[in-house]
Amino acid sequence: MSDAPLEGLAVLPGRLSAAEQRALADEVADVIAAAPLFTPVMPRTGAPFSVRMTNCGPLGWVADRAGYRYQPTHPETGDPWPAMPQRLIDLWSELGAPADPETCLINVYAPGARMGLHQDRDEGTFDAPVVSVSLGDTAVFRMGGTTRRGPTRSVRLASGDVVVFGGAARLMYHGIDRVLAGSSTLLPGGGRINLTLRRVTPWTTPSPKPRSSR
Ligand code: MD6
Ligand code: FE
Repeated sequence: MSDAPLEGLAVLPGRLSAAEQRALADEVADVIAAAPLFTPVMPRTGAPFSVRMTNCGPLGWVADRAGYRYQPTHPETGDPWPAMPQRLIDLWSELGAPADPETCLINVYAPGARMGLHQDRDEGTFDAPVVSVSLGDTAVFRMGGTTRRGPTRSVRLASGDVVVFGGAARLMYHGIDRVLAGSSTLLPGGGRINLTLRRVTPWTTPSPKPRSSR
């Protein structure tokens, strides 16, 4: 089996400048103030995730005993998710992703937090990529193929790095092995924040304007 990276995977080191990271971190802090972090749990077992989460945009990803799903409101406050910062919508379109992103999942890693190997597959369409932005401490990001078994490799994601999972890489297995404490000074309390932008529902492309007959 080939271990070449899957088509449609892009790792973009330093895609965001220091100033852009600072501005985005401030906007994310505002989102968290309005939509408090919650601790997701595994369906059925109820085992807590080690990351805490919130969302912005029209839809948000939640995990509780009933399962994984997208919903328009915060599971604890019942409020709609805060609006998505415009710079994230702009980044999404600059990377060539279609329509507008419908959700930004915000994962917050305190020291010792990690994320097991998984696929992002709760969306109603896989035609759009997932775009991921890392802020704060560097993470060891593990990437495999489109089956759970098989070779994996790891890459370090530093603050300002962006990853795109499109095409054949859209359903790639991936996870966070660990976060390297103290590797960034961006976030006041240290730690790491990862943002994942996604399309949840299919979109319709506007039909082309009829040509003028002149
Ligand atoms: C993280 N990232 O970086 C977790 N998912 O903390 C993801 O789960 C992820 O980076 C889909 C595409 C890109 C990602
Ligand atoms: Fe993921």
